[in-house]
Amino acid sequence: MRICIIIFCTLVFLNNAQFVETFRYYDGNKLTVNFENINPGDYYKNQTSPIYPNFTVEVIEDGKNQLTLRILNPLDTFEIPHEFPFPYTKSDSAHGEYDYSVNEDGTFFSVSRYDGSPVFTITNATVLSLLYSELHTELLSEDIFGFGERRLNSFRIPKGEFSIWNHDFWEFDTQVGFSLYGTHPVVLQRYNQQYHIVLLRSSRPMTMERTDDELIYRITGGQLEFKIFIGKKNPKELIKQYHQYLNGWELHPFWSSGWHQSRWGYQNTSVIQDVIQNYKESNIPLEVIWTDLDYMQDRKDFTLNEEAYPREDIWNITDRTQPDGVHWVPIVDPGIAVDSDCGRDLVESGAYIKSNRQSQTPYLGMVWPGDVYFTDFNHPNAYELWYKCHKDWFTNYQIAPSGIWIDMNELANFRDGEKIKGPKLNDDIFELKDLPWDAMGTMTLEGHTIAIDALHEGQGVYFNVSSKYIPELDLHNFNGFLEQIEQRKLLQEIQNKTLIFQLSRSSIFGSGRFSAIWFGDNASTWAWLRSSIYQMFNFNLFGIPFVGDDICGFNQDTTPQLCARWIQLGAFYPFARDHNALGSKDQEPYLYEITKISAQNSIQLRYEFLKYYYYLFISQRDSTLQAGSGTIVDPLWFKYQSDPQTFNIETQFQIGNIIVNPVVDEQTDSSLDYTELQFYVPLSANWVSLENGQRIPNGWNTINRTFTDNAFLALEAGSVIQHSNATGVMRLREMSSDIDLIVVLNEFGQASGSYMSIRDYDNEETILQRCWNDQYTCIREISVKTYKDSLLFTNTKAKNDNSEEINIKNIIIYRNQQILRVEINVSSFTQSWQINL
Ligand SMILES: *[C@@H]1O[C@H](CO)[C@@H](O)[C@H](O)[C@H]1NC(C)=O
Ligand SMILES: *[C@@H]1O[C@H](CO)[C@@H](O)[C@H](O)[C@H]1NC(C)=O
Ligand SMILES: *[C@@H]1O[C@H](CO)[C@@H](O)[C@H](O)[C@H]1NC(C)=O
Ligand SMILES: *[C@@H]1O[C@H](CO)[C@@H](O)[C@H](O)[C@H]1NC(C)=O
Ligand SMILES: *[C@@H]1O[C@H](CO)[C@@H](O)[C@H](O)[C@H]1NC(C)=O
Ligand SMILES: *[C@@H]1O[C@H](CO)[C@@H](O)[C@H](O)[C@H]1NC(C)=O
Ligand SMILES: *[C@@H]1O[C@H](CO)[C@@H](O)[C@H](O)[C@H]1NC(C)=O
Ligand SMILES: *[C@@H]1O[C@H](CO)[C@@H](O)[C@H](O)[C@H]1NC(C)=O
Ligand SMILES: *[C@@H]1O[C@H](CO)[C@@H](O)[C@H](O)[C@H]1NC(C)=O
Ligand SMILES: *[C@@H]1O[C@H](CO)[C@@H](O)[C@H](O)[C@H]1NC(C)=O
Ligand SMILES: CC(=O)N[C@H]1CO[C@H](CO)[C@@H](O)[C@@H]1O
Repeated sequence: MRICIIIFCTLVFLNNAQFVETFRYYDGNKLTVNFENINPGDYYKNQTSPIYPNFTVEVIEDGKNQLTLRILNPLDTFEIPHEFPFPYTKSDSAHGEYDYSVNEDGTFFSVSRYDGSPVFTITNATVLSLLYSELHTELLSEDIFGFGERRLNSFRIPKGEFSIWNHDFWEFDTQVGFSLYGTHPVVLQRYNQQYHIVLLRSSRPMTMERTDDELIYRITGGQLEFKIFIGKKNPKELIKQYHQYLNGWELHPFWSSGWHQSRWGYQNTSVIQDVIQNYKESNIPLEVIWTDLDYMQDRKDFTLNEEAYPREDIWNITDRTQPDGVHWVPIVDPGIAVDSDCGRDLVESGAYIKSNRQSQTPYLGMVWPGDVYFTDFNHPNAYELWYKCHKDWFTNYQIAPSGIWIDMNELANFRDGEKIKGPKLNDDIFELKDLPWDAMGTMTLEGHTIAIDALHEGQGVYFNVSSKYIPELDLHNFNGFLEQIEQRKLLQEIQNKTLIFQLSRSSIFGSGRFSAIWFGDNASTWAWLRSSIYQMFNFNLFGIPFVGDDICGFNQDTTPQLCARWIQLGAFYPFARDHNALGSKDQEPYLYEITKISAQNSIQLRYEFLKYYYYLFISQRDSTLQAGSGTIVDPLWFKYQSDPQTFNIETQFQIGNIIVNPVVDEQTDSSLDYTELQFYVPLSANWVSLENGQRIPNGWNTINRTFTDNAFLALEAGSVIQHSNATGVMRLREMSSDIDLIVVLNEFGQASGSYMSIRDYDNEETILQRCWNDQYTCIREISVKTYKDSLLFTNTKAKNDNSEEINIKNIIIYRNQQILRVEINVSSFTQSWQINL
């Protein structure tokens, strides 16, 4: 910090309140300012939402380019802890290199760069009360991104008001902008060619309104804390810092990056066996089969309807020692049937969410099996209970799923709010009618979910406060997160391994460390197909890069054309799953000619680059976190922002040195079997077509893509990309350990890149020890130069190299508008070699 403007007797006006500065103290990296309300006793709208009698502003200089702003009031006792597994600052104890002030004259708080350029300014805190606060902040530019999870029709945040409250509410979500399943109140903003990130670190329901010149936060009370990161010109570097604050993201096992097939409505195992057989006969790779509620007895968790799903069939389907064996991921919902073994264990354990109407009564919800209780994952007995329910399930039926799909964990509930009528048990816990506003607008916070006054354990494992209970109002948005943590731990314990796979619908800031997520129940429409790309960008910003959408669409009937285009796009999602709703028309890719050919080609293409995709995750290992950080799927402008055109491109995306250009529009002229694709390649690099090696003219291009063409891939000149021969590969375990290197020479005849020198990507212990490790790396760097008529390769071993020897089988050279394939079969341990052209 350079200057701290100190104005004594600051007056800030809020409603009828009159705040007077009473105390200011700066201790070297923290400024504390107290304000007292000299007209106390006033309320915001409702008699339950008193204006703060006083409050404290803390500005903590967390590091050179980051800071925390806290507005703390004496009325709230709940705070999100500042330690793992919650996001916290890994302090570099440096002083802040920015200016800030907490002052009057309309500016409540501001932080700016040393050159005076503004970063974050609260221009007016118009209300600061127990259950409603409203903060007006300055909008610096239209280049503003993030804030979710919500439905998107662009990556850039448009004008409008957007809400956050974890919700399973697709009927409601026909209006762009209202909340979906996750809580990520973070915005990335670009101003004067520099970037900054602001997270509102709150779990309370809220909205953010973007007007012409303001971002207005409306929050259902609670302690207010902003974490601000002040970046420079590189958004990827800045986002990486944000991910470090979030504790990073966890690596997924390689098999989970294969192709997944799922649907609600696979009534029995013979249907699934047919699906697997049809995939095989159609030569379409398949790695994982998913089962929705259909496998359960009466839709109850931890059961197996053995009439429809005989265990022998499951053993058969998942027998991966056989050529056809696949991985299997079943669904588990957090609502436990009252009438079930796990339900009875839950009651006995006491680890349930409680009703605020009758002492110690489990909160009664209604989900798929009918009446359910919900596990309170903050309760000290919850882990043991949840572990036992899974362990018994696996043991009783002798099943061993490869991963678990945790759905409905917002918590979704088919009964809006509290079932038990009558007065509240704990008067100090707010109920819906106490709130002076509802962040969901005309709908309610309790729609499709449980009451905001449901009770969680106060002295719990993750949140340990002085009060006996913590209300759902505070923990609601953490339900999915706490489940993710416990579920991950028990899978690690039961599977006896570190790398596990789970997929969650709900998420919050920090979830990437524990779970993959998908974008929830979408619809089979072109708008949803496009929005999945913006969602990928958002979730990369949110620190959850292993994500994807329901390929071909979930609700409603898909069409062959939509499904084909979605397969072509989805083949480049980090997580690729075809998933369908009960009652919707079948959409397995082999069903229509164009989806079949698309799946054959696109999934093969995915598999050719799958090790490269995995390498991109591995290369983001962050040893201070012992996890990954940074984005994997980027909009073009993350890297090529010197080219202003890239800022408006939101349906193309970049994975490493590859730009993926999918068709995202419907062909409405039924006489045509192609769609015109317009795509842009940035000016500041050169690009070649993967398909024919031709140089792609910089700027806008137009090509025709038939319904069976892959997404068009552009390769960046100057790069070396790891590639695999995936011809005929139906299961990932069939992939050879040999790799190819694609060498895309630039205008100087040079190229460089990295690859993983590892034999068996399915051997998770090897991956962990050799690649995902603080001391060692399995990544090799390679550079290529042209000298006269030869290519000279330099293959560099890092000091801490711990790789395995593999064969580099072919070098595929992109040079002079041509593709040249040279078989070399050189060991990855060879330091240099030469190819004569
Ligand atoms: C702030 O208000 C609370 C509640 O009225 C009171 O207990 C506390 O002493 C006040 N703090 C200061 C610093 O005035
Ligand atoms: C701040 O908001 C209050 C309440 O809406 C309003 O009366 C006041 O004029 C605003 N102050 C400024 C500086 O905009
Ligand atoms: C499995 O379900 C399908 C589709 O509902 C049905 O046609 C078939 O008879 C069932 N097979 C068995 C063995 O139950
Ligand atoms: C699995 O079932 C299929 C089809 O019913 C059968 O052909 C195959 O032999 C079975 N495999 C094993 C390993 O039991
Ligand atoms: C305020 O709260 C009271 C009692 O909690 C409730 O009856 C009333 O409807 C609320 N009023 C508004 C405007 O929300
Ligand atoms: C909560 O904190 C109290 C007081 O520090 C401690 O005694 C208790 O063990 C904690 N509970 C849990 C579950 O960690
Ligand atoms: C768990 O895995 C480790 C290392 O892979 C192995 O040594 C150990 O025996 C396994 N434990 C059990 C209970 O299988
Ligand atoms: C697409 O195909 C149509 C019909 O063959 C042709 O007229 C048009 O020029 C093609 N467009 C491109 C960009 O090749
Ligand atoms: C790829 O693998 C297939 C099957 O093993 C083989 O037939 C083919 O020749 C390989 N292609 C190349 C270019 O090495
Ligand atoms: C490639 O090299 C490996 C190891 O040196 C050897 O086993 C293999 O036979 C070679 N393959 C060809 C096609 O030369
Ligand atoms: C946002 C959106 O398109 N939601 C749709 C999801 O699917 C349901 C059922 O098909 C539609 O009613 C929603 O409009």
